[in-house]
Amino acid sequence: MNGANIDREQGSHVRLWCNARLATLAPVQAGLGIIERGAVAVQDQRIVYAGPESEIPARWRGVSEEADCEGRWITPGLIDCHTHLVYADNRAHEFELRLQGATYEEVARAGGGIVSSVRALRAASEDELVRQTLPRLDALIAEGATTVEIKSGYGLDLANERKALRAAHRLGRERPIDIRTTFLGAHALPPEALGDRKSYIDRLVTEILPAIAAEGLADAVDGFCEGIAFSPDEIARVFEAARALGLPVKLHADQLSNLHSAALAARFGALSADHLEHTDEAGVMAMAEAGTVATLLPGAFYFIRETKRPPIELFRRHGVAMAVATDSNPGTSPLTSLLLAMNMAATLFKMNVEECIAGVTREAARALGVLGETGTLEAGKWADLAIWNIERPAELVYRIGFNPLKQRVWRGQ
Ligand code: DI6
Ligand code: FE
Repeated sequence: MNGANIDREQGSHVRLWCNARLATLAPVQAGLGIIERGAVAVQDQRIVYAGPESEIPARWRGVSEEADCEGRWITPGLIDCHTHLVYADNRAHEFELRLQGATYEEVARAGGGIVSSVRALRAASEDELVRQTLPRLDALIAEGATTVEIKSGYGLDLANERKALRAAHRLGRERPIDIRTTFLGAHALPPEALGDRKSYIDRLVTEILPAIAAEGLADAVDGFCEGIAFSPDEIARVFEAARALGLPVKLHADQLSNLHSAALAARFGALSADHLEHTDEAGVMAMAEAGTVATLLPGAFYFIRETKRPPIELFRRHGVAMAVATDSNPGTSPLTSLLLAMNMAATLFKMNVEECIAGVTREAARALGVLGETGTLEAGKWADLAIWNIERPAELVYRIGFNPLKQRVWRGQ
C-alpha cells in the first residue's frame, strides 16, 4: 500500500488495486471477461472502475490508496447460493450407518435424516446456533465468499424457524459478509404432525410463513419436492402463499426422482431450481422460458453417491444459467468449500472452468436475485473481490484441498 490519500474532489476515500489480471465475469464480454492488465477502483464500498489499467479515469489516479497486485488474479467475491448452514450438532453417526449399507432414504424413513437435525436445532438456543455455525461460515469466508445464502428448515414450527433465521441474520452482523435468508418450512414433516400433511401445510401457509414474512426474516421461500418430503401439489400451495406475500421462490427439485418439480418451480417464476439430477428436457425448457437458474449441488451428489448426473448438456443447449453451490448441510453435503464444489462440478458433472467460476459468482448472484448488486466486477456494484495467488483461472477449479486466496474484500473492506 502507498500512502492513504483522500480523494478531495469526491470527499471520500478511494482504493485502487492495480497491476492485476481481472476475471470480471461481466456479461458484455465473452467467457470470464478477462482483462490482462487491469485495475479496480473502489469508493464508498462500491466499484467505481474495473477495466484496463491504462484507461483508468484520471480522477481515480494519484488520489487513491493504491495496492500493487503483482499480476495476481481478481475475481468477484464468491457466492454460495444454497446452504443449510445453521444447524446444531452433526450427523456423523448416520454417515457411519450409510457406510454400513443404508441409503439416505432408508435413514430418513427410520427417523434419522432431516428430523434428527430438527430435534437438535429445537434443543439449541439462538446463541448456541450462532456459535456452532460460525466455524462453517468462517471456512467459506476463508476461501473468498462475500455472500452466503442460508435456509431454515430444521425448525419446522414458528418459534424454531424464527430462531434459525434470526441466527442467520446475526451471522451477518458477526462477520463482514452478506447473508441472504430463505424460509424452508416445507423441508420435512415435523414429528408432532403425526403424518397429517394437510394440517402442516395449512399451518405453514396461514400462520408460519405470514409471520416470518411480516418480521422480514426471509428473502425467499424454498421447498423440498420429493417422495420423502412434499408433493408438487403441496409445494404449489406454499408457493402460492409466498407469491401472495411478495416473496420469490426456489425449489429443491428432482433430486432423487423426477416429480417434474423443475417445471413446477418455473411455473412460479422461481429464482432457481436446485439439484435437478432427474430433470427431463421439458423441465429444462420450462426453466429456460422462465429464466429460472439451475443451481447444481455436486457435494450432495458425491456424498450420497448419486449416479444420475444433472442434464448439463440440456441446460447448455437451452441457455439455462447454471450456478454451483455447496448445499452445506449435516445430512447430504457436509461441505464448506466452494473451491471443492467447483472441482466436483467439473469432475463429476463435466462443467468447464468458465461455467464453474461463473457458477459461484455471476450465476450464483442471479440465483439469489442480487445480480444488480454483486457477482461481477462492474462499476456500480458492491466492492466484493477475491484476490488469488494463481497463474490461471483454471487453478481455482483444478486443485483439491488447497486454498490460494491472497485477500478478500467485502464492500471495499
Ligand atoms: N435436500 C438436501 O440435500 C438436503 N435438504 C434437502 O432438501 C438434506 C438435508 C438433510 O439431510 O439434513
Ligand atoms: Fe439443500
